[in-house]
Parts: sequence; C-alpha cells; structure tokens
Amino acid sequence: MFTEINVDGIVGPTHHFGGLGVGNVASIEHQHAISHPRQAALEGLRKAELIASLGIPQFIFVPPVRPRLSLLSDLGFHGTLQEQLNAARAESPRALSAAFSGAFMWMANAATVTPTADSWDGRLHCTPANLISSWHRGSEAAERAPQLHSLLHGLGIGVALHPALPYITPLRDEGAANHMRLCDRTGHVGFNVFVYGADDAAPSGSTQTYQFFPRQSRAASMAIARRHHLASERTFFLHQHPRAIDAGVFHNDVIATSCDRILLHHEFAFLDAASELDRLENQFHQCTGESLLRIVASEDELPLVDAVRSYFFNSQLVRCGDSRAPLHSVPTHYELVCPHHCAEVPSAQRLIERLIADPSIPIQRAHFLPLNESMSGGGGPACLRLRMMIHADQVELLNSKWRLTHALSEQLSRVIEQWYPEQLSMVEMSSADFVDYLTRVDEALAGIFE
Ligand code: SUG
Repeated sequence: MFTEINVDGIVGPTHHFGGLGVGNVASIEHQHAISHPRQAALEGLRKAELIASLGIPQFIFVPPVRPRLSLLSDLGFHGTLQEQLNAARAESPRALSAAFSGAFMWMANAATVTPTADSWDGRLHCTPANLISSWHRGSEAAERAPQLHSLLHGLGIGVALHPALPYITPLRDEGAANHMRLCDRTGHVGFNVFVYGADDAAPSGSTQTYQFFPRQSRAASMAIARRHHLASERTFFLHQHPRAIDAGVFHNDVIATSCDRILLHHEFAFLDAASELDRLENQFHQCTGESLLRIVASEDELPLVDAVRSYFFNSQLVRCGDSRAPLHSVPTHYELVCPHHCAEVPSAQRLIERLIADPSIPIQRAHFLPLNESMSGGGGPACLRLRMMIHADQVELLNSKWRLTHALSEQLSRVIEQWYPEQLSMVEMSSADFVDYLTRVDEALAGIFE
C-alpha cells in the first residue's frame, strides 16, 4: 500500500512581496506591499499541522540562507555590504528582492517526484526544478537538493535524486506544480500527467498568443518522464489552456488537482485535451479495473477569474484515514484543505458545497485556512507542499529529523514568535544591520534541528 507524504518548507524571515512571480497576478498586485514574515511562517506551520492531524506524514525543511549576497556580486554590485545593498535598491530592486527571496516556501515547485511503482527500474525518482522563468527562484534546486537527499537517503538505492534539468529556457521546469499522479486504491498502478504551458516544437503562431510567459515547457516535462523511466502508456502530456495562463494560472495546480483516482479540473484547464483525457480514462480503467473520477468545473460554475481569486484548485485534496489499515477495512474518504479565500468567493463556496453534497463524490469535508501572506504571493495550501507517494512501510525509513511532530511545531512557533520580523519592506532589506540580524535567526532555527 502506498501512502502520500508531504514536505513543506518553513517560511523564511525574509518573506516579502517583490512582484517577481511571472504571470502571477497576486504577486504582481502586491508588489512592494508590506509583508508580515512572522504571520506568514505561523500560517504555514498551522497548515502543516492540520495536514499532519488528517493522517498525512508531514515533514518540514529549514529555509535556505538569505540574502544570497553572491547574486549581488555576480550582478556587479561591489563595495561594502551597505554600498551593495544601496546600489541594488536604487538600480535594480528586482535583484535586491531576488537576493532576499522567500519563494522557496512554495515547495510544490521544489521538484517532481514519481514513486517506485511507476518506473521500470523500480526506483523513486526526484528531479529538483530549475525554476528559471523568473528572477528569484533559480537557486532553489541547489538549496533543496541536499535536504531532499537527507530526507530520502534511508531508502537506499531505491532512490534516484537527479540534478535539475539544464538551465536553458527551452527546458524550463516548475516541478510538481505541473504534474499530477493518479492511481488505483492501492497506489501501485500510477498514471503521470504532465501539464506544460509552452510547446516549443509546435508550429509557430499556433497558440502562442499569451499575455504571460508560460513557465513550463513540454520539452522539460518530456525529459523528466524519460529520466524517471515512466511507462509511456501511463504517461500523459497536456497543454495548459492559454486562456487560463492569461487569467493568471501560472501553474497547473491553480486550475486542476488530483488525488488517487480523483481528477478535479476547470473546463479551461487544458487545450484540445479531449482525446488525451479519453485515453487517460480508458487506460485507467483497463489497468486498474477502477473508474477515474473526473470532475469538471465549468466556466459558468466557476469563472476563471474566480478560480484565480479563490485558488479553489490549490486546495489540498487529502485522503483521510489510516493508510496502513487493510485495504477494504476503512472506507476511503477525502477532505479539502482550502484557502479561506474560497469561503469569500461565492462561486467557489457553492462548488465546494456541491462536491460535498454529491454522494458519488467521496469528498466529505472542507477546512478553510487563513493563509493571507502566502496567498498574497500567489500560493495556496497545495503550493506550500511537495507531495510524494512512498510505500507505507518506508515512512519510518525517512529521516525523522524533518518530521513535523507536536514538539517540533511548538519549538518552531517559539523561534518564529521570538525572532521573525513582524513586518518587512524594501527599506529593511537594504540595511546591512538587518542582514546581520538574519544570521542570528538562521542560527536559532538551525539549533532546533541539530
Ligand atoms: O513562483 N510566488 C510564487 C508562487 C508559487 C506558487 N506555487 C504553485 N502554484 N505551486 C511564484 O510565482 C512571489 C514572489 C514575489 O512576489 O516576488 C512568488 O514567487
């Protein structure tokens, strides 16, 4: 029996709104607004605690070091630290923001992970995402890879941790945010669905009329499928709908979600996908003997603008119950962990009520979580976690230092309350004293994990 585990990242003390998220309307709207790192970190932690309480083994990583001063010197800012910061703020606020980026909190972009059951070599494969579309996230793969290695190394040779794809624009990759895994009740028969925004091989002019630059390329998705040794008959590539990208859907997980045999998506999630979706449904039935449960929200039911405002599809769809229990002893049910914005957008609220009321859909409950700070940067609950399917017996082999227990959560809360800035703006970020202060925050966090 396979079970899902989640890995979140502790929100960093430099969480701020730099407006750097490409095609991300919340990020663009909040550019240079005052952020609240302490609140952001506590909201993220509460979300992870709720997921753990629903029975998902929950892990949490420490933040990478910020600022990345090497970025400033690489860009030619020189002199004392204060001079570098002053010059960056005056000449290139984007560079300054990128150096202090807290975007690593959105762990769904950390990597694409496929389980042992899906590859012909029987290994779990993990490719950290190169995140080259924007100013601020290209360093994350190198920063998260050692943590992923530390988490997974107890699984031994059953793990292939690949390097990120080459850092070239035709291979731009945003990780699990553009990947969905569907599977049968046991989790043993898996189907991998990759969703890309740009197909560089498509005839020019076909559908490339975007307002926003599409972040995931088909070439990147295909390379990941190849290096993960996925069976082609259970691997699918879908094109994100340009209407969705233009409405602010910069990742698939803003317009579609999945868990086990449930695929929930918007009418305009994919372009010309009818035949691929038919093939997916047929293959699913043939290989598993079960039916895929495909639930579509129409534009009438949830207009794209409301999907983006509410981030409904970025809710976490969680299988509840004891995943180690014998298969047929517990009826499987699912719960939605939604951003509280869903309760404020009437169409999203009605859609959630419809799903829960429908007896043919095993979703029984919705939780609404305050995630204001993450949402203002364009990240909902699902953006904050990297999910992996592993064999239930292997959970104990993962490095328990990263496991979110009640005690760890209390320690983290204390450090966050004591050390994290309540507010942050570009003014503080251009102060050498603040940089000095950040090293002490890092030490306090690191002390917890020693
Ligand atoms: O890459 N926002 C992130 C949000 C990532 C959401 N992840 C998923 N959908 N899985 C991004 O756009 C905002 C940073 C800023 O405002 O400068 C930002 O990076």
